[in-house]
Amino acid sequence: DLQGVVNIDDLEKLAKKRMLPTYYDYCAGGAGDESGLRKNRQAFERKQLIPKVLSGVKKIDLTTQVLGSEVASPILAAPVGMQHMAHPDAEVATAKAANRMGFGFCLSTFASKSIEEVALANGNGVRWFQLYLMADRSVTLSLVRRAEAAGFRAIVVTVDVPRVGRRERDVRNRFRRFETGKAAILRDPVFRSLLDHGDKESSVAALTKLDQIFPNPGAVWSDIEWLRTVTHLPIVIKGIMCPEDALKAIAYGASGIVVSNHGGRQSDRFPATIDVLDHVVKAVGDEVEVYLDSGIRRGTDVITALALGARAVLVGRAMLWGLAVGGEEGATLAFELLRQELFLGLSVLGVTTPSQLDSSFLFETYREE
Ligand code: HOC
Repeated sequence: DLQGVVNIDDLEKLAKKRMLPTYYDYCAGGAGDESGLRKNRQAFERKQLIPKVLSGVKKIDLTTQVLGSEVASPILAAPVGMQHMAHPDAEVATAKAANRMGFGFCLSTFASKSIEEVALANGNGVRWFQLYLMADRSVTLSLVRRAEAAGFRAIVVTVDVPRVGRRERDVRNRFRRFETGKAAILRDPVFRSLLDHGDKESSVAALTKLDQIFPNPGAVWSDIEWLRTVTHLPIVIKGIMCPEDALKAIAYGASGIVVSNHGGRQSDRFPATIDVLDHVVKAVGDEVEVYLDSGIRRGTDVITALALGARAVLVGRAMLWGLAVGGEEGATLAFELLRQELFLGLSVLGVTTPSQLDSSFLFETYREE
C-alpha cells in the first residue's frame, strides 16, 4: 500500500479507506463548521517564501535543539490520543518510528499504550509527556511520576481543553471517546485506586470516573504553579494563542510553549496558528522556546513556521494517517516524506540549517522592506 504514496494527502486517502469511518471522522474532524480546520491550511497556503540563490546548499543539516536535547529535525510527533483507532500497534509504532528517524516524540495522556510500553519502544529517543490537568491531582501526579521514571524529558501541559470541543461529525456518528475503554490511563494504579472496588471495577464505572476528572473546566494558572513544585522536568504549555498567555506561561515557569489551536478541534472561530505565531514570538523573545502545531502537511509549512520564529513543529494527523496505512512503517514514511520536503524546501530557499530561517525569507516581510 505504501508504494505510490507521494505525500501526506496520499496517506490520508488510504487511511480513510482503512479506518473505521467513525474513527477516521474523529481523527480528521474539527469543531463546529470546521472552518477552523480549513483556516489552518488556508493560512499556510497564503504564505510565500523568497529564495536566496547561489547560497551553497551542498550540505543541509536539519539537526535541532529542543529543550537542550538534540533531535534529527525540527519536526516532532504530536501527542495524539488513542492511536489504536488508526492501528493496533498505536503509540508503540509511532514511538518506534520517531526513534528510527531521530524525531522527538510526545505521548498523549490518552494514549492507548502505557507510558512504560511506549518508553521501551522509543528506546533512547527524545520523548516528552503530554499532560492534562485532571480534576484529581493524585491522578495527574501519578502520570507525571511514571513519565519521569520512564525517561520522558518534558511535561507538555495542554491547556486548551476546559471542555471538549463539539465536533459535529462525532455527534452525528454518536461517537463516544472512551467507548472502547482502550485508553491506558484507565489502568493507571492511582486512577484504579479511586474506584470503589479497585481493579475489579467494571469498565463502565471506570469510564464514569474518567468523565468526572476529565475534562477539568476548573483548571487555572495556579495549577501550573503546583505542577512546577512537583516536578523538575521542564514544562511546556500547549494551546497558547496570544502574547498575554505566552507571558503568563513564562511567569508560571514554562520553558516552552506550543502555539496551537488543537488542530481546529476546539473552536471554529480561533485563528490559524501560523497567523498568530509572529505576535507570540515577538512578545516572548528568547525567554522560551516556541513550537507550533495545527495544520502542518508539508515541508514548506515547517519552513514557514520556523521563518516566523518557531523552534520546531508538531505533526499529529500526518503521523496518524501513516500509522493507519502501515503501522510503524507507515508512520516512518509520513515522517520521511515531511523530512524530505523540508530538506528540499530549504535547499531551494538557499538555507542549510533550520536556525538560518528568519522573516527575511517571507515574501510579506520582503515586500515591506
Ligand atoms: C481522547 C480523549 O486531544 C482531542 C483530544 C481532546 C479530547 C480528549 C479526549 O480529541 O482533540
